[in-house]
Amino acid sequence: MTYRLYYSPGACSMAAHIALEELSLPFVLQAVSTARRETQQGAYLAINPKGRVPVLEIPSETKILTELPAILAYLAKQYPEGGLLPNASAIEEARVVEWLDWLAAWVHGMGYGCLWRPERFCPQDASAHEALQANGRRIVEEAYATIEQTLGDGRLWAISSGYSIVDPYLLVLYRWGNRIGLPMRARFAAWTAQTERMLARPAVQRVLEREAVAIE
Ligand SMILES: N[C@@H](CCC(=O)N[C@@H](CS)C(=O)NCC(=O)O)C(=O)O
Repeated sequence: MTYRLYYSPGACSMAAHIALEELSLPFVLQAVSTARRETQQGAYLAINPKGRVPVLEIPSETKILTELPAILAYLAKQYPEGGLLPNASAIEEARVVEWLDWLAAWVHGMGYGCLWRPERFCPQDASAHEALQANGRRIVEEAYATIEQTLGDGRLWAISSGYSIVDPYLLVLYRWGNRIGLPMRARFAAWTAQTERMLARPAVQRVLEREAVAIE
């Protein structure tokens, strides 16, 4: 059974790519450039009417799976031997959901949404976009301080019990922080240490090389 992942290099889809690689699953990649807005073109909208990556095609399913947290949760649950949900207790699973929900809805959807796509929030008035972008940056910076504080309690990974599907998402967001000019290394020591641990993982190295993206 071969999965198909629709992705754009360095986009949030990179977290799903890392999960597939960590689990050593058979998959093929289908590039859809967000920079060239290919996600909004008819051919892709016929696959995912939401116009977003990632999309996971699961051969045994008739419908595609969308939404990064759902894709990550599916992979971790389907292949428990891969250890991407390190502790199956109810509270630890809830911690994973707590992280993913906040990262996807608030940090990514609201923070980066306002910053990179202000027209989504106020399509009728371009004069509001600058204020929306400033708000997006504020949301991101506040959230990044929270991430740093959480990681700073001595844990090695996002979840105290071990490496999980949250950590690849944090790597994507770490890279985006550099992209928007935040001094990630200087300001976020604990998150940088967690990122270094990510970069030591062979699966992560393979994904970064394949997507041709670097983490500064
Ligand atoms: N809620 C979605 C958001 C996905 C999303 O925003 N993906 C971005 C790339 S990081 C995208 O496809 N953007 C294309 C566009 O805005 O046209 C998820 O978690 O999967």
